[in-house]
Amino acid sequence: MGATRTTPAAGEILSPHDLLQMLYYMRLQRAVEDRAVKLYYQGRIPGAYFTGWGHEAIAVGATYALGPQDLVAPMHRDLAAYIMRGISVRRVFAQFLDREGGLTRGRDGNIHMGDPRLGIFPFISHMAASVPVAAGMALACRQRGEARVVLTFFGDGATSTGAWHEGVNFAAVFRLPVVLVLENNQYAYSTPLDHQTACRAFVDKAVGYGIAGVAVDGNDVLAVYEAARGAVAHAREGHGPTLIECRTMRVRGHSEADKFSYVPKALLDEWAARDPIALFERRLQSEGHLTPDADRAMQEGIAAEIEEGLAWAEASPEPAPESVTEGVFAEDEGT
Ligand SMILES: Cc1ncc(C[n+]2csc(CCOP(=O)(O)OP(=O)(O)O)c2C)c(N)n1
Repeated sequence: MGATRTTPAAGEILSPHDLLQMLYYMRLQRAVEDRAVKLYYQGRIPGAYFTGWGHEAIAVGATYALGPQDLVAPMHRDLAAYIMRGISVRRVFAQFLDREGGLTRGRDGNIHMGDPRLGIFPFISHMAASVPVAAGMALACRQRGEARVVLTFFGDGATSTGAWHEGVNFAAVFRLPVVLVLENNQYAYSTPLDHQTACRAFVDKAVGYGIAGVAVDGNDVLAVYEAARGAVAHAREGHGPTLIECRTMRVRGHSEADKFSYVPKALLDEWAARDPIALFERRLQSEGHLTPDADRAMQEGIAAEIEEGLAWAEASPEPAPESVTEGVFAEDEGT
């Protein structure tokens, strides 16, 4: 599956191949992160390490709706978005391990990665820093006459920041082609929803800005895809941004350093029973798309990709100290 990383243009009907690809990317995100968690506990990943466990349907469903020329600004729960847009598992592991082969050549925190040449805006901060940038990128595209849509992700906590409000307002006023994907995972670090907003639902905030809004089950990859597909078409037709509230649950700590004892166990159990990957697997099995043979082949392919990618990253050197000033300025192609 990994060799054929194509995404259909927004508006196309999903084929059985697409459905299996979506499952593949969800499983791949989980598998990379599962391995990375082990590396983290072995002390081999410096700094904090964040996973997107439980968020895979959001990352994959939303990104799958983009066309090849569109731009994306993912965050710390959206590993699949980076991979789907062209960053290899090799380079992801090299980034995590702080190696020369990583996206920032070992110069930055492991989640602060991106590749402008692939249309992936590098992740700056969790707290909605990408929202005004997405609006700016969409404006730049319009001014250049490029029909590109910019999709960005953020959490429930991020919607309380000034950057979020300013960015959404700017995109709304100028009807910019932006898709705003809210990953409502019910906790912003230890802050629960009832301390985050007095609104009945986050999606209601769209009304205040005069933009389209839709709320979906964030654990249903096809529901997320359908909402994103509609939002991409809406943006491309010149109608401006859409806020998509994807409802899910953060099933691990904020980062791996967080024991999340403040989250009620019953809530975690409730969402563990709705794991987005297991839900989609069951659906594809019952519809006959995921046969035992296809399942095994996919799992083996992912396992091989993880091993090969990690081996490549481990063979990548640590950055040479004398190269530290390289990649600081935009004209240097090294970054
Ligand atoms: C300006 C700023 N304030 C605080 C933090 C610390 N911080 C990082 S992530 C986070 C919570 C993010 O919550 P949310 O937006 O809901 O996303 P989630 O991590 O739950 O996916 C906080 C408080 C930060 N990185 N930057």
